[in-house]
Amino acid sequence: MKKRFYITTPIYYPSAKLHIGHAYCTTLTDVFARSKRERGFECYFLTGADEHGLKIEKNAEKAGVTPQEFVDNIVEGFYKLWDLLKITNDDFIRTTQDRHVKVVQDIFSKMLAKDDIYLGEYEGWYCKDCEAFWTDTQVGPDHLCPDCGRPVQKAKEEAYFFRTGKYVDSLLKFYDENPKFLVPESRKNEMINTFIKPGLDDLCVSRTSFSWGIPVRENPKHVVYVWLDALTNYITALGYDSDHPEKFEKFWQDPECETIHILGADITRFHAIYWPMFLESLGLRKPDREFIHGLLMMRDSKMSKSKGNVVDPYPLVERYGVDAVRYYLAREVSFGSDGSFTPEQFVERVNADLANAYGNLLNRTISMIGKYFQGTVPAYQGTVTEFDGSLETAIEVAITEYEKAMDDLRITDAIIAVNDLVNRSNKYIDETTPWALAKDESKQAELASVMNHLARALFVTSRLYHPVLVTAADKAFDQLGLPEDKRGYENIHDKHLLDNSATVKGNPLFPRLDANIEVPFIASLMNECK
Ligand code: ME8
Repeated sequence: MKKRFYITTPIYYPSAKLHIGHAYCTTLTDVFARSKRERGFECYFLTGADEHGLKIEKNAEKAGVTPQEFVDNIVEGFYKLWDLLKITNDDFIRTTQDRHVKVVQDIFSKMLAKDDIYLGEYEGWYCKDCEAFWTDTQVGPDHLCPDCGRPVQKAKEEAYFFRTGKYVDSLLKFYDENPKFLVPESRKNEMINTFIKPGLDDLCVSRTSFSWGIPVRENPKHVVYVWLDALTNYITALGYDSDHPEKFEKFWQDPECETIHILGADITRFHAIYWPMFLESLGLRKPDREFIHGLLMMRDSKMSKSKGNVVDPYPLVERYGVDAVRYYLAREVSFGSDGSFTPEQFVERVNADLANAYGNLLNRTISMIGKYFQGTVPAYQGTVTEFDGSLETAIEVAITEYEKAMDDLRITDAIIAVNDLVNRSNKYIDETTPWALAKDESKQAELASVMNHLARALFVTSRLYHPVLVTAADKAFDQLGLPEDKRGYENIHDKHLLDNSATVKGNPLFPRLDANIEVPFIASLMNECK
């Protein structure tokens, strides 16, 4: 397995505030990056903002500010949201930054010089909301945008084109040789059957109908099409074609580094078809994996900024804390499938998994160690009760399953593996009945072993939950009395880790939520329901 990772989210449009769908993608990417780093791998994590395009130019005009002022203001909100959600990105790229603009112009020039880009005239169905041209077949008899469902208009303009035809065969060969490139794999057939087989038109890569974009150096009345501009962020942020290409060499070109793009199903076509072609045109490595996650629905329809039916993550985090929101996002919707956000499920998840299962396990264990052993975890003495062996096995199974699932980006499954261990540990308390052992002088060794095993199970669950429960897991370590230098993942298999640790009673990590109060509150955050 590779030891170095480069992982990216899409760069979101600062056309409006971000919603819970964006938080979903970024949080899951962060969970993966943190889990890798915690296990000792190097992981470089990039997110950013895609700041050009007609929609932004128009929104700025409506707001009476310049496009740059408009995006500056919204991007401030991106930073705040990622701070609030404790996202650990290593860099944040903005497509208006010099480091990006200059390189995009160079890339355009290189493609022109190679004759991969030529000047022509474009006529097609244009969706101004998605900033995409579509073919007759794609818009169908009603002339609706296949992405957002809005009416499209016939549009014609002088434009530059990228010769997709030149790269189709090698793209298909690349798919064949790299069956793990697109995850889930079904996306590959969708790309081939929906877009490639019907005949891929050359891609229009410039616009003259608006000016908020990167000017084509050779012909400045054209600006670079927003998708050619946007996709290249993944390499401009690393310093491709700059005076400092070290990161680019280390995290992109070096085959020892695994490059992973995480993106929503709405933008698969651009990432799975055009991006590998652009890279090939530039003579660069293609990404190793593109993980296509499903979209969060609000009730039945896709949540989207332009439809305005969104959930704002800020008040959710403010009221329930960063851990509850991260947990809900990572656990509720299987990464890769579509899912819906509902207030009832949010409250239910927090109560069932965090308050009742995990929080309660910690509470009960720390209370019992306090009561029976004056707050000192008894030392490990091997398997003493008849149930100790099976708990130890459950711990090892959880670690293995978690690592396997996380490596495959099956983040939901990784969490389920930890939940199983929490449930197993709670059951272990019922099986061993420590309150009964405590009444019997001859059962002291058993009681001590049960406390040690529970403390260890709590360390392991908290360690594995840590990439998701970024503050609560640390509080659990505090309550277990573990000093900073003993909390690392490298101790995960150490059975003696908690020996003689001095526990500290703390507040419950996750107070139970009252559904009668919280469900209406969350529903009030959902614009559609107002
Ligand atoms: O497409 N559920 O930006 P964007 C889950 N700038 N995820 C969602 C979602 C939902 N309802 N809505 C959005 C763009 N997302 C381009 C990207 S990349 C080179 C350029 C997430 O602001 C999901 O990851 O519209 C989706 O792919 C992305 O936000 C689109 O964000």
